Amino acid sequence: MGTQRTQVAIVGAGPSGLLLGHLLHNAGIDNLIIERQSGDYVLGRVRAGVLEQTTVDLLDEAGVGARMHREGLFHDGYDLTFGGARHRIDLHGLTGGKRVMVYGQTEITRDLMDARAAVGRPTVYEATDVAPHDFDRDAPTVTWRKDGAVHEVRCDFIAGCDGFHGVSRTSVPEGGVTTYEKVYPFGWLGLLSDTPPVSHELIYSNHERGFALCSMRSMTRSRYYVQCPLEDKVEDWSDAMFWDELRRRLDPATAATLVTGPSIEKSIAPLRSFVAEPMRFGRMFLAGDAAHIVPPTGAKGLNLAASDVRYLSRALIEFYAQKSSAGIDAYSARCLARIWKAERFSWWFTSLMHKFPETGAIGRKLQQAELDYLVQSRAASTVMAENYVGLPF
Ligand code: RFL
Ligand code: PHB
Repeated sequence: MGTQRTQVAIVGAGPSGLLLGHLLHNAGIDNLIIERQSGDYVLGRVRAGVLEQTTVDLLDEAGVGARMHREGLFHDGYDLTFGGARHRIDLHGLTGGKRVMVYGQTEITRDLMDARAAVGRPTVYEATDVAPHDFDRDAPTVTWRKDGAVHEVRCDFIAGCDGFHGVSRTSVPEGGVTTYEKVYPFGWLGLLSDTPPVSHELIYSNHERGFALCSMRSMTRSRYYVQCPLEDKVEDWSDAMFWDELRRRLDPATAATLVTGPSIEKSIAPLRSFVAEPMRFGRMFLAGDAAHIVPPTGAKGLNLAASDVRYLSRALIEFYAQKSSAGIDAYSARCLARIWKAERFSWWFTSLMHKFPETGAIGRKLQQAELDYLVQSRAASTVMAENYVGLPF
């Protein structure tokens, strides 16, 4: 068995693990990332697109923001469509000057992978049977298998950044973790295409056929979603069917200007609200999707991951620089206070925008009344806007 030593062993090379690794590296803290998939596989997953200002700031602090500032698009607002018309939510005006950045998760991941390669910190890709051990003691380890051999790293801390299906959370002994979960009775079918976006800002649409979202990656690459039954298979949806369904869920004026083209990627994602408490188990910490999932309607998942990493990197830096465990001890409670507010917002926005057949005609009428109120009342619009741009730390 090959044994090595590091200060922080990070399980998972998604945005949480890579960003944590880079912030620790910048503070002179040694770390090793162990990832189950290949680098290309991680880069092929099309996910988030909207960053809060605090996420942009953290990427800048890590020193990986240059391309984001060149290629990302700042958005000052977005539209809600219902009852056949579009209504703008002026994020900038309602929040005293805040806005969001549209820059794909794939690009952030690439920037972080490049930065890590440039400084020579190691990442093990295609590791199987990854397992954290002894995190309830002073000397935890992580083991994995690669190329037929078993490997081990001894460390001071383990960061479980391995997503919802990862091994870190499920390694906690029975009774050590409490989970809260809601699974929604539909999914999102997403399509990526090299076509100009239908609008220069995002459009969230509530329609009697179901929810739709018009997003983008650049002024020449669009990302669209339609609510679909959970049982649907992506193979059952031709591009033509997707475009037809999307067009029907937009207001007529917008639908008339939609430019369609061949898909580059199409996938179905289930929608879930999930929180695991606490987020620290002795010398192991959970961060990002390993600890919590939000339905994507509020665009909060990646931003919450960044907020966990902000707290965790500061706590570990404080531990090594000042021999203080104050930040480590407060980690779980600090994260969870932000997480539950984002969970509430994402659940509320999902409930407002989607078709829920089981709530019947009255459910639909109540949704329409709330949407009307939302766009007519500055107070209600402000509540929505301040949550969307991200609550303060
Ligand atoms: P990830 O990205 O899932 O990365 C976890 C990594 O861990 C690896 N792994 C393991 N490695 C070693 N051993 C094991 N046993 C392992 N098991 C798993 C995995 O291969 C993977 O590489 O979690 P992370 O880093 O916490 O990042 C979280 C974000 O990816 C996620 O929250 C967002 O994508 C959510 N999300 C959105 N967030 C936003 O902030 N704004 C958005 O606009 C937004 N849109 C979205 C989204 C998620 C979506 N899907 C598909 C779920 C839109 C969609 C459609
Ligand atoms: C995306 O561009 O993928 C996206 C944008 C906003 C959301 C969810 C996903 O709320």
